[in-house]
Parts: sequence; structure tokens; C-alpha cells
Amino acid sequence: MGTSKWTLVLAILLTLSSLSLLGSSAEGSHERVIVIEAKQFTFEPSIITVEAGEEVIFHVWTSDVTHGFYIDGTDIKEEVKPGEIVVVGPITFDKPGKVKIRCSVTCGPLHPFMTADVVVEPNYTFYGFVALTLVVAGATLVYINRSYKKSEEPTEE
Ligand SMILES: [Cu+2]
Repeated sequence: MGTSKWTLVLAILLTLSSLSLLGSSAEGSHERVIVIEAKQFTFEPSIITVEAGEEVIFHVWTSDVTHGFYIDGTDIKEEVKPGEIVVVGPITFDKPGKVKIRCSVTCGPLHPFMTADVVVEPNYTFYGFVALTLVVAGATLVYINRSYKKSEEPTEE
């Protein structure tokens, strides 16, 4: 009796965790393409919002002179020449927060100010799945425990 109880609990937990894994990987498996225009002395868009763990690919092009595309804290440093589209990535930003993109090719007097921000937001979908899994698992345990206690109560014959 005791063994089958725990087998059932284990089966439920496994099902739930694989479901949440499926959910989170489905969320992260598509690569998002973000097109960025470099021009004196800005990137367009200059604020790029991504989700933590999301896979993104940058397509960078320039509408005037040669620019650079450097992502702070990474070894990604590309040169973007007129008439070219430079594909950067796939790259994932794991830590919520802000990451700077900088022009790494001197392109004019305001070159040092040519930056963009990647705003990395927490992966709410993933945390939602984890929370849901825990709540359902907890409720299931309580329920199973109760129904077994009932059935183990001595019955009068
Ligand atoms: Cu530049």
C-alpha cells in the first residue's frame, strides 16, 4: 500500500515537472530576430527589451558610415560596413538588468556616446510555471495524504 502511494506521488511530480520544462523550453526555443540600424550617433532602436534566457539574433546594418557593434561583457565585437547586414548571435542574456551595446569603430565626434541598452527582464513565464508546479504538487500531496489517512482508519465490522 505505502509503495503504491509514493509511486503515484512520484508519477504526478514527474509529470508536472516535465510539463513545466516543456512550457519553458517552448518559450525559449524560438529565436527572436531584432533588426538594428546603426547611424551617427545612435542605434535604432536604442532600447531593446528581451526576456532572460530568450534566444535573440541581431541583424545589424548601417545607414551611413562603418560602425561597430560591441556588447558589453561579451566577446561579441563586429564591424558593420555600409551595404552589409551583420548577423550577431544567437545570444541569450541570462541575468535580468541592463547590458550596453556600444559602437566600437570610431565613426565621428560623438562616437563615444553611440550606445544602446539591452533591458533584460526576468522570465516571468518560467517562474510562473515553477510556482504553479509547486502549488499543484503541494496540494496533491495534501490531498493524497488525507485520502490515505481516511482509508487507513480502522473500520468497524
Ligand atoms: Cu559609430
